[in-house]
Amino acid sequence: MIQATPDPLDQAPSAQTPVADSTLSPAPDHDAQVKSAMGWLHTARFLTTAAQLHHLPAYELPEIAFVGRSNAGKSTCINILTQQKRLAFASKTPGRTQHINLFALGRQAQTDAVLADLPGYGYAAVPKQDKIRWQQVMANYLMSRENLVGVVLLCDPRHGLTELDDILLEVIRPRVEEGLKFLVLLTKADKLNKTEANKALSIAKLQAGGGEVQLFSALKKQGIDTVALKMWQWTHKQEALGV
Ligand SMILES: Nc1nc2c(ncn2[C@@H]2O[C@H](COP(=O)(O)OP(=O)(O)OP(=O)(O)O)[C@@H](O)[C@H]2O)c(=O)[nH]1
Ligand SMILES: [Mg+2]
Repeated sequence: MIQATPDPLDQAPSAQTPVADSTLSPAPDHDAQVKSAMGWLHTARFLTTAAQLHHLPAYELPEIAFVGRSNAGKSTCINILTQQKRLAFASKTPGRTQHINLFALGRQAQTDAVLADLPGYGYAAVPKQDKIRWQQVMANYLMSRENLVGVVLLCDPRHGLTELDDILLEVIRPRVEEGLKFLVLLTKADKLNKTEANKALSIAKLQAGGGEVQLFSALKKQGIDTVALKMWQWTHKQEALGV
């Protein structure tokens, strides 16, 4: 295991907004906390990419994985949360993310968390052998990645949670029971009216077996504050979000 050592990539883009400083303590109000969390997320920079699990770097930094069906909006979600247009590669063509891409978060040379953008599953045009291989890699990642602290499962509510999403939920269940954090984001909420959105939310809550579910839209910037705060809390368990 390597520690949170500075790396050359830590020289990459600096934050434009204030970064959370856990040494400042007075209970900040909600808006200030969100601003701080967004500042922290804005520090995201590319760390590395891996086609196979054993190519992933080992470290003790808390990692949050973005998983879900192909085209669900994982890469777009990372870009909107980090306020960077092309950090993660988003595309209209499903199956564009084909590697595990890692992004480092935290002040310059003080990486304190990592985001993992995982390739989507369930894309029909992918050959069967490749699908099976990828599902295996994904299951192994979710079961064995020691520094994984949270999973964000993105789901297009117009399709709902599919069989493959259910399998994923089963795979992570033992780790969730041991404390792994877990959130379902119903993406592209801008495509639903209020009734449809409420219905999708109720169904997904049932399917997620008590797990947290919320609506999200990158287009309308809906749900971003809540997710940003959660991601900070998941990765900084003992620290207050200073402002
Ligand atoms: N309307 C709308 N479209 C969105 C939203 N989020 C993502 N999209 C679109 O959905 C498509 C897929 O987005 P990606 O972020 O590339 O999806 P992905 O889950 O990373 O896909 P893979 O890498 O193939 O697994 C793109 O055309 C995005 O512009 C959203 O909130 N609203
Ligand atoms: Mg992607």
